[in-house]
Amino acid sequence: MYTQEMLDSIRKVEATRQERLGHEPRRMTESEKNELLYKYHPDYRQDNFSVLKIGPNKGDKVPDELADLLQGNSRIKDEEIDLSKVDYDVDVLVIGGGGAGASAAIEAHEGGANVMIVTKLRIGDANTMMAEGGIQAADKENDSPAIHYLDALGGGHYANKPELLYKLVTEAPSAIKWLNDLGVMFDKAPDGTMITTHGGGTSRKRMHAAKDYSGAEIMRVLRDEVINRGIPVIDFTSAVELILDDEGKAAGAVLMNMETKEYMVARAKTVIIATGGAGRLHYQGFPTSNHYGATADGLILGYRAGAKLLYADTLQYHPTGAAYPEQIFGALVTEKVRSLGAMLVNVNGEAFMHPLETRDVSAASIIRECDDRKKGVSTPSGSGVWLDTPMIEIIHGEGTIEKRIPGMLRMYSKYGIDIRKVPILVYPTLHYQNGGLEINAECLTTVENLYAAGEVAGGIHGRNRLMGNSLLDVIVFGRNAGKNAAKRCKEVKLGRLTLDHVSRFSKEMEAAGIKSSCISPKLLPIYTRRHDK
Ligand code: MEZ
Repeated sequence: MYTQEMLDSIRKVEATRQERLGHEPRRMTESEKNELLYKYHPDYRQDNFSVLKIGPNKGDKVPDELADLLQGNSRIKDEEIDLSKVDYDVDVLVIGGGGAGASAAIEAHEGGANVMIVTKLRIGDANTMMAEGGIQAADKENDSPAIHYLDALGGGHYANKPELLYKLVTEAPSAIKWLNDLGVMFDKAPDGTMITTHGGGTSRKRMHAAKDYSGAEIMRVLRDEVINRGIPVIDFTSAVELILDDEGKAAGAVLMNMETKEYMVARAKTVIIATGGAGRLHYQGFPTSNHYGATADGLILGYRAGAKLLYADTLQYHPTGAAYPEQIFGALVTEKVRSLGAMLVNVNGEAFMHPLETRDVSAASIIRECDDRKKGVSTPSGSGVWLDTPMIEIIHGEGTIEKRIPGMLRMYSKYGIDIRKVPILVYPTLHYQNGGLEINAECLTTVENLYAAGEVAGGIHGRNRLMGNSLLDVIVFGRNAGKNAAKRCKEVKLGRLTLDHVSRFSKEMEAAGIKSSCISPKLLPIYTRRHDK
């Protein structure tokens, strides 16, 4: 499957392997990291960002593609929607059917609320399902939430909102217990203790996993729990605009049937946005590891209704996206591969960084190696560096790859590549939105009765998230959002429903001279070629 040039380079990787096994490159200093990020990380390429002209974050910069959507046109004209005709009337409306949405719905249901999930695809069609390597929690004797906090704070460049990070790490052990009790089959030693590994930037082994399909396993169990509880799930139906009441509080959403395009009105005392990330916007032309539905919809819904964003200018490019073969270009190669000892090496077989630097530093380092130093290996779509997977079985013994990362073994074996015997080519892929809707420790956004949880929320991870803290955040903040929204709805007296904010936003656009042909939220990516349209 590999080209002759690739095979020649593999010989060099093999020639340096023994020597590299005992000698990891040193970790970078803070100033080396900062210089590297500034020069090579895509977040610092200023010409790919626009300054917002209107809305709660007027004056802030966000990626161009996101700016177009945030300052785009609504799908509806408010006069088209008859708000007196209510199709769904609930206490808690959860928008999004991934890990955060499902966790929120379960806890809202547990809190006695009449809760409904609406999702534009099916429940479980989400980034949670795609997460591979694991979920962090400091639940071992040599670890503590305080150490977890410090790791995530350093990884996030000290920009994490302290009260959110505190919640994340202190509630992590109970999140794992909750999942385990629900039936998630975590990897365990024969004595029943959880097997844990390192991730980039972790000082303790606290990554709990279900092989390399941790997210799929967690989502399987959450979905079953939603179904078992009889929580209604309206699938293939997207929220296209939030509804507020006449006091500006969240009061529901306008829904659209994805097939018939028919609009419906959902009235709710509290609303939870759990729509996930934005990888399918392909910022700066990057491929993505994200689910098909990751189009930043929640940011658009929230922003138009007046919710503030935090750190919407910072994205995570997962260092190890598949760079070859083309059929899996951009697909996630779990960080667990590096956790298990595989090193990143260049075309000459040289290790150019410590294998467990944080993701932003690792991605920038790979970009420097390929684009600047020209020490990448040519691929049909550019270049990549080697992830030296055969090291794993040299370190941990034969059979480790099949046991610990069977998904990776399978993904590559389809293309004739046996990762136990030969290394694989990787390059950064758009993986995660570090920022999002600003929330407080109760998961409340800056709009009353509007909650957010999961990847759509910003602030927990600062400006760079560590591996395994996303599966954790969907559970911790999903559960909190559900509990708080259920509690809150007991006190809510809904006023008159309105869509005035939608027309107000479009007047603001006009006044700012914004002429947009963009309709948002986007809902689904478009991959048709121009001549196919
Ligand atoms: O947290 C993640 O993004 C994750 C677990 C990804 C991975 O590399 O497997």
